[in-house]
Amino acid sequence: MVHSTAGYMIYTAYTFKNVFNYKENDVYWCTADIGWITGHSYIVYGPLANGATTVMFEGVPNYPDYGRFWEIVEKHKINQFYTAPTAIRALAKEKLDYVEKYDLSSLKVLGSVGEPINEEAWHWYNDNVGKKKSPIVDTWWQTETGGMMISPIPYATPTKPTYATLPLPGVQLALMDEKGKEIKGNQVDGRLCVKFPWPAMARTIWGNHERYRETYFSAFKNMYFTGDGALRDEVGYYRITGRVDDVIIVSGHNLGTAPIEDAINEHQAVAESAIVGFPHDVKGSALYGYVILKETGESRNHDNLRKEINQIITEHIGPIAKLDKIQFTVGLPKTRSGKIMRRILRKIAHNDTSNLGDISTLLNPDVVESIIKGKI
Ligand code: 7RM
Repeated sequence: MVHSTAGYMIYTAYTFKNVFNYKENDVYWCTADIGWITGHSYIVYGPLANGATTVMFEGVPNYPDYGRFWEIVEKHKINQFYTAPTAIRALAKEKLDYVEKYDLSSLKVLGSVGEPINEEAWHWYNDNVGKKKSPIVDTWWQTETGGMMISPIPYATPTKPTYATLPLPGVQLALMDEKGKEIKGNQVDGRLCVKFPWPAMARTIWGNHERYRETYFSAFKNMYFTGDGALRDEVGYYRITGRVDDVIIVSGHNLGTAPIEDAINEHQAVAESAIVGFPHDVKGSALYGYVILKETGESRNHDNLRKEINQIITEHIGPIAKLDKIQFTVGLPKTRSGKIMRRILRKIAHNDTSNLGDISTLLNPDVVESIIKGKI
């Protein structure tokens, strides 16, 4: 993506200051990889354009132990902390001692970015890191948007778990149906679009302007299409439901993966999960779930666990969303920014592992082999 200079800088500066409620002398820390847009926009440009103190960390959350983040928060008296749900879930799997050992009273605002934050992770973050005192800003945005587009303003917007809440001032959203019509009103869901340009929007794809036009501006007339699905609740809050190409059609029902994964993660033995579709003679597609347990040595009968997981799905979403196959695994293939590489999981579920494509940029390429071996 090609970003501009002034527009990109102004927008990251504006969103940084307001979404983190940054005040002079605060110490801010974003844990992102500097090579991810989150690192560009919110470790470097936004904070520095405000003259903020921004902590740069080179390391991992689990070395020398799982308390690393909280040790740094205490040491530098971090006021605003910004991380990804994948990191929160990884830490929430471990003993609470790692968090409770440190003084986190400097924290005023907690941020989340990169994927939908599931309810379990939201509460763990809120209870144990924020001690129910620091608002969580669930910030939705993309490489293409340059900066945050949907987020609560801390201490002003009441937060709601799993909701990125409201568009930031200046951002006008639309939900569109498959036929290209805008869906008005509340308690609806559709394809998430932006109606008007904003300062940090990417200007083109380097060397391929036609691809830029085609990808973002051809699906809906006069709209920027994000590729994400979202729902708008009764008060107008937005919840991102995942990429629309992740929607799976089971017996004619369109099922988004995020809400089902959210339900599974409610099970006390489950740390994380990912769902993909696979071909099914009767239903068209059926659901295949990859599930990571909190304790890898889980002694309980796995068939019982499978039943319990489907029971939770039935309660939260309905029997239509039950999984046909559940594979327990030690990890999921992820990019450096923590996004699950569903393309790979889909191929494994389809029994098509001859050509998995490029997996060299994965954080954990070894996990692919172990998932293939454990295929059910
Ligand atoms: C910042 C970043 C963009 C995609 C985006 C979404 C997903 C990002 C959230 C989220 C739910 C969030 N840029 N996404 N933030 N989904 N809630 N708060 O991640 O270009 O790497 O990815 O990430 O699907 O389209 S990105």
